Amino acid sequence: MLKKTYYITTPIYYPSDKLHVGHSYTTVAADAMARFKRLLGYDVWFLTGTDEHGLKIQRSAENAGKTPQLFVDGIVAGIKNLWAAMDISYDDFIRTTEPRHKQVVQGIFDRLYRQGDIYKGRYEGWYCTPCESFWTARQVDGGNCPDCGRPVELVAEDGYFFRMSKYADRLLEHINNNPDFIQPPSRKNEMINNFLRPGLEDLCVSRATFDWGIQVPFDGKYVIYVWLDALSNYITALGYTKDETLFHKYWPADVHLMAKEIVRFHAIYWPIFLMALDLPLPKQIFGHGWLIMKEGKMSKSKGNVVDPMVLLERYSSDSLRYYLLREISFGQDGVFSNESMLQRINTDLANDLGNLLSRTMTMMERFFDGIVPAPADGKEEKSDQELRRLALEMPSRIEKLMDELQFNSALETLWALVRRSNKYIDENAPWLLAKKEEKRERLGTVLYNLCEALRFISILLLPYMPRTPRRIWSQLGIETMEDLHKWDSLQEWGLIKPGTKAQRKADLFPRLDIKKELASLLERKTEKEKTGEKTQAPAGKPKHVSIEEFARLEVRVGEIVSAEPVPKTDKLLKLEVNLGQEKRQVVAGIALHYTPQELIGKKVLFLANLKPAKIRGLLSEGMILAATDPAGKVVLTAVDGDVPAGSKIS
Ligand code: ME8
Repeated sequence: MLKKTYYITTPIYYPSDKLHVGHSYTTVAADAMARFKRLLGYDVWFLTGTDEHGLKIQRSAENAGKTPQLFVDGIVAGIKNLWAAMDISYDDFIRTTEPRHKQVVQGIFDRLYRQGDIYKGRYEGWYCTPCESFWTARQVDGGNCPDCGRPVELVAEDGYFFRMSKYADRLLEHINNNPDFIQPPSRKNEMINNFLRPGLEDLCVSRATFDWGIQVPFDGKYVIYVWLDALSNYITALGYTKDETLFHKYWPADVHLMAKEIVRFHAIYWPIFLMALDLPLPKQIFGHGWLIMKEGKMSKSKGNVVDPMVLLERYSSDSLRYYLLREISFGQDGVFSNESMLQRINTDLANDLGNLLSRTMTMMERFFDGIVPAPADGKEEKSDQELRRLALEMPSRIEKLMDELQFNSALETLWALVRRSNKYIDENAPWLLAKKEEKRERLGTVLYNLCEALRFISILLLPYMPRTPRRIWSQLGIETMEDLHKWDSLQEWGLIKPGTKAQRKADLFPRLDIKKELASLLERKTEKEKTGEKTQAPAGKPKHVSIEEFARLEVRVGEIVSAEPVPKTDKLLKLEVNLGQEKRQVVAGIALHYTPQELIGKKVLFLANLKPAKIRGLLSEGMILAATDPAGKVVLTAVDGDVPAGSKIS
């Protein structure tokens, strides 16, 4: 039988800096959903990735003194590393700098132009670079972006426009006829009242003042507007126009997940682009709330971001995933704090779940030598019945909540079973039963039921905490019995075979000393800020290179002959470097560490065959090699002795 498909996406994040726990939040939610649907037997496609073009990325790269491609490559390696550490089970990771994406986006632009949906015009208006969004004079709020509050820039350029207005009525009709299309409902009303009802203006879909983007295929002066480029990822990754089988298998998406600030792009621009391409619309756009800190939204520009890697160094990814999904009602804003995370770990994970398993296992060892006892036939007491009924109700209750993306309620519901199981222990007091020989059968039933309850809990936990269930199965002795791990096995109570050898092992979640943990998290954060350490750097030792690979690098002695600051930047210097036979211009991100005067006359190591790049519009042909000390200070590499400029290093 053909399996039902399920296609879920996260936004593709900007690799302008390393990601924070806000990004982890969306990705963990999408992952939990993907795992849930896989558990139910769906054929799932889960897509995430990175949105690598645009002025914002180009500027971040310039500030780091790198070419945009090198800059994003480094950050993306860190992002993949973070997702591996958080057990994100994506099926595909799309980067918008990949040829498979770029070619298809050019094809889309070309088609839209040829069919008249894109036309040439002149844009005069405001642009918010951090949000990469255009605003009209009416929308701009005292010179600031109405979305993020940062200053906007005046843009006046000839460009290509998309006929948004042509499709506005069709979109409004679609939204009204499909109440689930934009969720939660408050976001739907915002889209209708703030954007669609006042009338849609045509959208400028090209930029001419910078070049870090996908070129307009028939006009090399322009790059394609980053949101048209980015939104298309949801179809280019499925091989739109290249791999019809994959594309038709999964499109339309079941749900695009994101936070509320980018619902506008997904609920208005994206469906309209799709209508113009004659493609079906995604079934749902879900805009969840923000993780906020006490001082407001967590964002890079406010500098109040929480680095998930710092948390993952001390706590398991299952703990962090649980906290994110359980603490905040999906759709609403929620406050993130280390303290509430630690409390959740202690109460829900260590006390409720961890104790349930350790109490059960201790009693199994003490009273039955670790062998799962047989339950008494047909003698069900009230507490047994309640426990069994609650367990058997779980799958349908949780499935309903998951279909509404109510992760926190799904976990809350599951914890009702965890707590009921703990109460079941207290009600039946196995330690008292163990004192009387005639209660031995009853004692066996109680412990058997606890093992079964733990089996139910472990399967239901799989989407949210993918590692913990295996640890529970290994204690219950059912690790290799795959039939007992399946969703379908939740239809039946009593599947663990009496006689199975169970074994008590380490506590699932040791209790944390909250005060001590808070102090050490604070210390770790400050230490990292001081050293500028990048915790999302790719893990593992660097790979060896062969001598031939090394020989491909042309490193020479270069003499700096002139140096001057690059206007309107803090970090960049424009240098002229003498290589003996020729002089090269390079742009280097060292202005915070050297004055131009200090540099003139210095002999340094110089990578001469680096692919030339434009940085802030200036040609940069090569790279000065430098070391970075632990405090983040850049120190140029010097040559020991007087060697003529141009000498080759080997
Ligand atoms: O917007 N709370 O990328 P981005 C909750 N490239 N979620 C948060 C969050 C917070 N404090 N901070 C970030 C872009 N997020 C575009 C998307 S899609 C075609 C292009 C999550 O790196 C949330 O999902 O700014 C939000 O929508 C997204 O990261 C923004 O990521």
